[in-house]
Formats: sequence, C-alpha cells, structure tokens
Amino acid sequence: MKAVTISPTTPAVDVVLPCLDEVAALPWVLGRVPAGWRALVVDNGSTDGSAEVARGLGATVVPEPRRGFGAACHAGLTAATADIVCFCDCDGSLDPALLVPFVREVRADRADLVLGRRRPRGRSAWPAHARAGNLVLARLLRRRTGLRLHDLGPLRAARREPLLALGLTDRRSGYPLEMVVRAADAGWRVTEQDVPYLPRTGASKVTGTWRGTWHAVRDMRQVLAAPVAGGGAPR
Ligand SMILES: Nc1nc2c(ncn2[C@@H]2O[C@H](COP(=O)(O)OP(=O)(O)OP(=O)(O)O)[C@@H](O)[C@H]2O)c(=O)[nH]1
Ligand SMILES: [Mg+2]
Repeated sequence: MKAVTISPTTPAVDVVLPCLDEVAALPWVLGRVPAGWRALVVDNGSTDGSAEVARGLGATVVPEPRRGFGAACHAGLTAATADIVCFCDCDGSLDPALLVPFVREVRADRADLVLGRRRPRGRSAWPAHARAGNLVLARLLRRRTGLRLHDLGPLRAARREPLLALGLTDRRSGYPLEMVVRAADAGWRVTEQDVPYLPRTGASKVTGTWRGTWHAVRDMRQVLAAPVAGGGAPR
C-alpha cells in the first residue's frame, strides 16, 4: 500500500474569517476555532488594530485592501491550502466551533457544500427587515436552483479546489449567493444545518443600515440575473 504523507504545514481545515474592524469580536471568534484548524483572518482595511490583535491571538492574517465582503472571502479562499475550507463571519454572530459537523459531512462525502441556516437568538440578532429580505431571497434562490434551502448563511464548508473551480466573480455582497447558484448549476449536493445566530459584537455595517441593505439587494439581484455558468465539478 502507498504511504500517505501529509505536510506538517498544511492544516486539516482552513477557516476564512473576513474582517473589517472587528477588534472587539476577535478574541471570542478565534478562541472558538477548533484545535488543529487554521484561522485565516482576512483584514479588509481595518483601522481598529484588528490585524495586530488577530496575529497576537495566533491567526494567519491575509491582507485584502480591496473593500467588499466577496473580496475578503475570496482572498481567504485563494490563500487557503487545506483540502477543506470553511467561512465564518468575524463579528461574533456565528460560532466557528459549529463548523465541525459541517466538515464531517464534506469529508464523509455526504455533501459538497454545507450551509448554516441561521436561527436567531435574541431580537437584535437579526432585524425584521433583514429577515424579510432573506426570506424573499431564499424563495428566489429555490426557484433559480431547485435546491431546498432556507437561508444564505455565511457559515459554510466545502472542498477548496472545487470551490476555486466555481470561478466566482462577485467581490461584494453577492459572493455568498453566487457561490450557491454556481454550485447548484454544477450539480453539487448543497445541504443546510441549523445554527444559532447571535447578536453581533460591535457596530453593524450591513444589516443594521439602509445603505448596507440596499447594496446587498443590488448585488444579489445581479447574481440572480446572470446566465447559467458552467464549470466547478464537485469532485
Ligand atoms: N460589510 C462588510 N463586511 C466586511 C467587509 N470586509 C470584511 N467584512 C467582514 O464580513 C463579515 C460580515 O459582515 P457584517 O458587517 O457582519 O455583515 P452582516 O452580518 O450582513 O451585517 P451586520 O452584522 O449587521 O453588520 C464581518 O466579519 C465583517 O467584518 C466589507 O467590505 N463590508
Ligand atoms: Mg454580521
């Protein structure tokens, strides 16, 4: 039998943590990353010292000067080297430890992409307008892809190489939607698991502001209007 050699520098799992001024949330978030996994904090131009704090807490910091949630997520995916890559917001609203069963599903080849369906804990976790918008979006997503999904949660896990092969182009708020749409078009098995959604730590940037919500809706509409793309075989 052929021996399998695993390089000691390649982590089992990379967790991409897009970060724009999240200094207050970083200690809890990084403390919840499972042992043996690598935290890739993508610093999206923070001015509050997030990069230094993340580095001090043992994370690998990936600088991405180009603003945008998608730009940050994609920089993390590009920097990752592990076979499996996870994504988690860096604002304390989602617990990275919950990714363990997600990774199990991908490893066991029961799913190609696992998404966290957010179940809000406390009223401030998910404002009513954002929840309503998400419901509409989920319905459009089901119609567009045929997948029985209820949320486009940012907590997710998939294999790195097929993810890169999806050729995602959105670099703003449409990135999470584009990932699911392209995965569906490529025939991936996309599943979801319930996860608690906690009130974020620090000031809201998107959901809590009209400007942020408007930009998110605009980016997502563009993704849904795009023609069906090829590529990105699940394995
Ligand atoms: N909004 C936004 N978030 C970014 C950006 N770059 C990185 N992030 C990080 O992406 C994650 C998700 O962004 P959030 O601001 O929490 O967006 P949200 O969860 O939709 O809305 P709020 O939590 O209400 O602000 C956070 O960890 C941010 O710090 C960016 O350019 N814009
Ligand atoms: Mg948030």
